[in-house]
Amino acid sequence: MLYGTSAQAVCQQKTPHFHTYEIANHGTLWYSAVKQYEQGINTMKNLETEIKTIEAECLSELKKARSLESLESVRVSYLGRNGKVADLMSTLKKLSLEQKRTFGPVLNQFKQRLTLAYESRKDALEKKSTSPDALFDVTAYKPNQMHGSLHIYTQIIEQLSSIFISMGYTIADGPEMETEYYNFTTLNIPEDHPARDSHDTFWLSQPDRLLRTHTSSVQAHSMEENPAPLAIFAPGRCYRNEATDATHDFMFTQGEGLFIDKNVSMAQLLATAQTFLQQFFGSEKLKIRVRPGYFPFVEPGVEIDGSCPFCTDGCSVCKHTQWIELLGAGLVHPNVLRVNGIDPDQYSGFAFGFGIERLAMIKYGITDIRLFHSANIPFLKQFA
Ligand code: FA5
Repeated sequence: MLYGTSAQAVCQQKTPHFHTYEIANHGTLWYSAVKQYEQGINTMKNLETEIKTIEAECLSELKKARSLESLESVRVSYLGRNGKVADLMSTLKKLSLEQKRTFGPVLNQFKQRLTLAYESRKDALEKKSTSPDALFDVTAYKPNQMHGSLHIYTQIIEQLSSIFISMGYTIADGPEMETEYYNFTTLNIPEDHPARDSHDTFWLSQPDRLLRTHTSSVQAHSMEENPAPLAIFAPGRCYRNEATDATHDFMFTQGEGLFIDKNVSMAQLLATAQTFLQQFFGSEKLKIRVRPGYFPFVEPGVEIDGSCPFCTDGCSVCKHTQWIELLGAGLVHPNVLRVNGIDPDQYSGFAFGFGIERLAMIKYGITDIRLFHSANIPFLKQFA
């Protein structure tokens, strides 16, 4: 075989210009190949082995090169003036004419293949380095460029959610395309009850399907999924088939709170409502007042007003009454607990719901609810 210590020794003696590195790698193989040819041993086969080895190495290094700089150093080491291909080529001159005729074309084709592989890798790297992706600088700061930002809906829902999370609530979700059961029946609103009509429902073409009219529909989903006690806050989109004006829309968002435990009282509901409203409006002085209200799924039901966070003696926001209507609420009706598998003799609870746009409109002085989904850039920019 070619790869013996004696072959290296011969190589070192006879070709002193070879570097030790080259001897250890390819010079040895090539020199031995020439010797074997001279000695009439199967030289062609050995040369092919040598070419295959160098070619495989070179192709693998070309593939690994990730930049034009590293590609250039691969080129120099294989295709450069003193590279491995030139080394092989230089041995040609030691051969007889007949041998040159045999080996010349083999070596030339070998060099051509490596050159082509190098050029195609170079093309690919050059294309990559000028593609828009490569030129995209994520750190570039362009002060006059329009920036994306969170929509006012997202910002308000995040604010509300973090207040309820800080009070130990879990954020819950439910489908916007609902069944009558979750939107009405489970909420103690039997068929033919006039409360169903008051919601101006969008009915869908599938039987028994509607767009939820309120987030109270999430109550039953949450009670089915979680055993009592539970505390959830469910923000989400609702739909009502209503004529739109500055304070009413056919699509709006509500936030729903549901708290179920043993011995839950109205006092806990009111303390929760006041704490949440104080935090949302950033006003510790905010007070609440309660009026009777009717919602079939709570008993007793109440409407909770907040003292105007912007004035002490009346302003345009509170329409000079010093109070603003904010929440519908009450203690969960025993029928609602029962139908959802919770024993009303053991557990009680409170629920509340509010329009998210309404709270945001009060907080930020927004005068038309339709702006929220208008894609009106000057409006949205105020919250960017
Ligand atoms: C309800 O929807 C009850 N589910 C709230 C509730 C939950 C009561 C839990 C008791 C216990 P109401 O229909 O009043 O209630 O709607 C609540 C709020 O949603 C309203 O005060 C208003 O801010 C908002 N809202 C209702 N309809 C529209 C509409 N068409 N456009 C914009 N906001 C609306």
